[in-house]
Amino acid sequence: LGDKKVTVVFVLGGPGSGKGTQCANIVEHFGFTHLSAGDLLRAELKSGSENGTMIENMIKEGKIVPSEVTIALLKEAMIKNDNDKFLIDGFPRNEENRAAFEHVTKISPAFVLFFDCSEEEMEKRLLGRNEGRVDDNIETIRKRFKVFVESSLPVIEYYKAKDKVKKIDAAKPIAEVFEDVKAIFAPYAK
Ligand code: UP5
Ligand code: MG
Repeated sequence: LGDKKVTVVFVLGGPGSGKGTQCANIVEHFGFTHLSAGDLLRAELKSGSENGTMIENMIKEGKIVPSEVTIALLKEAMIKNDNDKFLIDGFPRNEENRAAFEHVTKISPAFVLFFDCSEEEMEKRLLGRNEGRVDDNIETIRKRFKVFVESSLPVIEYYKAKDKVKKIDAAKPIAEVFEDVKAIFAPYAK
């Protein structure tokens, strides 16, 4: 990112744990810019990019898109935006994502916000979402859960060992979850 100094918070948690919902609240109250890796990938595939078919197939299967593609999108979004505070939602999803992002951007997160929620609750939310996402069907949801446990939880463990994880009980109602989020972001008040 050249000389630009930025604060990055990684927002992690299983599919349907409420990452996007709470990021919208954090943006409004604390002036961060929200970058959802999933949203950036969905926009990239809609734009008819050469990677479009590959991205679509990965999302339909709940698999993790190669890190070069995702990191390029995140980097471009951070360079284009004048803000210096970013929420990176849904990334890094595996150890390779994490190591590549640090290597390419030289950024390490201020902390990791981890939304902890049961699969039963997340499944109920995803099946009720009705936004036409190609991955919100029971077959893909099960695959997403498996990838989260096998590949993404180790990333959270990595940051836990560095004492960087702030874990939130995300099974509570949206407003109650945000109360806990607010306490964590208080030092970043506008
Ligand atoms: N809801 C939210 N909070 C609630 C609460 N407290 N109580 C009751 N309901 C609540 O919420 C989901 C639904 O639950 C909504 O209807 C909401 O109103 C309700 P949301 O805030 O959307 O949850 P979120 O955690 O953002 O769920 P999402 O489905 O977006 O998570 P995923 O991590 O599965 O999706 P993402 O978009 O990040 O990734 C999709 C795919 O893209 C991946 O599977 C992968 O194939 C690919 N991808 C990569 O390959 N690499 C990346 O780096 C990122 C994505
Ligand atoms: Mg989301």
